[in-house]
Amino acid sequence: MLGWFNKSRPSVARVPDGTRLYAVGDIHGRDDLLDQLLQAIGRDAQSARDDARRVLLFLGDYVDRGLGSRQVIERLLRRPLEEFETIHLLGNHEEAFLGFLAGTPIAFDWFKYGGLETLYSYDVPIPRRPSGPSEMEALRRQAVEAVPAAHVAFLQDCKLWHVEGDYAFAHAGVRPGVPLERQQADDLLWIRDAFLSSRANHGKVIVHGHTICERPEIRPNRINIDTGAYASGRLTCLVLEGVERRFLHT
Ligand SMILES: [Mn+2]
Repeated sequence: MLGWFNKSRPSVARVPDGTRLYAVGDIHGRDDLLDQLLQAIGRDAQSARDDARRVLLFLGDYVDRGLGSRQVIERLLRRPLEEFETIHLLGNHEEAFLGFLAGTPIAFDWFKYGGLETLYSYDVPIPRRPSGPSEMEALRRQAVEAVPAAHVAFLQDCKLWHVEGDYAFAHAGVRPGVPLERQQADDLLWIRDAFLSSRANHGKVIVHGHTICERPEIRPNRINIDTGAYASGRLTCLVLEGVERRFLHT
């Protein structure tokens, strides 16, 4: 039994020595949960060594669905845990939001997955049923006026991926078989089945969100921490230190 256990045991991934890392899953406009979780992270971090490097990483999908998208971005811009190195990754919802503001036609689909709630949070008057190019263009112009330049700059500055030791972080995952440096944005932001069903070793353990799971999914090659906060009320944070893994959640 012991032999079997040892044989199937995955190799042990670690973050760089002296680092405690907090990775936060998909927030989707739930500023209330973000507030609670950041307080929990702040309390938790008090147990780290004084000279520890504290890293706070967000996996993207800050906006849409929940009603507090603007408030989430404001809170992230305020850098609530200022002693932390903070990394913001881009999610597909941020990409769609930016695309809408820029007038990218395909981004008009954004409304099908939560964009109206984001505009609502910026006090953009929402027509009962936005339809037709001229109405969409009018809505876009109002949105451009309503969204502060600092918010647009924040979204544009979000990274596509990040590496810490044996872990890599990306909103949706990676395309199996493609080195991290050559991954396409479309895959990093949107991929599902080809990544989720893959048992391949991606070189790093991939920490991701994007696909809702009831509780964090831990596989040898990936960890999913999107616990569907906007509907479930559960916003999840993965804590990594040395070879240790644990979770905080609302
Ligand atoms: Mn997503």
